[in-house]
Amino acid sequence: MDEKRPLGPDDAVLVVDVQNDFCPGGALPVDRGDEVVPILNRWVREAERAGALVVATRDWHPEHHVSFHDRGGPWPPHCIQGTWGAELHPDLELPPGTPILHKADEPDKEAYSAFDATGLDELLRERGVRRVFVGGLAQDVCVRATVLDALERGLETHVLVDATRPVDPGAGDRALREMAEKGARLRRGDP
Ligand code: VGL
Ligand code: ZN
Repeated sequence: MDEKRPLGPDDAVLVVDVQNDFCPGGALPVDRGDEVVPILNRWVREAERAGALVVATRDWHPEHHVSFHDRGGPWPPHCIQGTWGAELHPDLELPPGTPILHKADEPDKEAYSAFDATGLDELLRERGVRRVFVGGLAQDVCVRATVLDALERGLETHVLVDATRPVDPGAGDRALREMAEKGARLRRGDP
């Protein structure tokens, strides 16, 4: 298999949760989380040129989501529907009409993967996508969960390593190793 085969119409670039709350100044900031933006912009531009699909996701919590501290969850409140923190980073450049899928929007249910009740499965199937390139935030949480789900679905799955950053600095390398062991290809640099 050609590791560096250029993007084409049966590929998709998944831009996971590049939202203000996961960037410096946000409610659950990932260290240098905003640095993924210019790299992702280059992948998105290449996808557009190649006729590949681009899909973005947003963590989209109701107030008092089950994952928040006030309900015994692991996180401070973040990405609350309709707030500034839940908006995509303003420098992210998505082609017009890019599907933006929402996840973890049910009050009592945690969901980390972009495949969890978002419609992503159907979208990829409709478009005949066989290979996905995943970047965004956070490397050790939603990117990890999305990549593992993509592998389980039999998709050839590439992690855009430079375009992801971990929310727990100690967990990033572990997550990358796990994803690679399960069959993900770790891809560095630009397209
Ligand atoms: C995420 C923590 C809590 C993520 C979402 O998008 O990686 N991390 N909710
Ligand atoms: Zn969340």
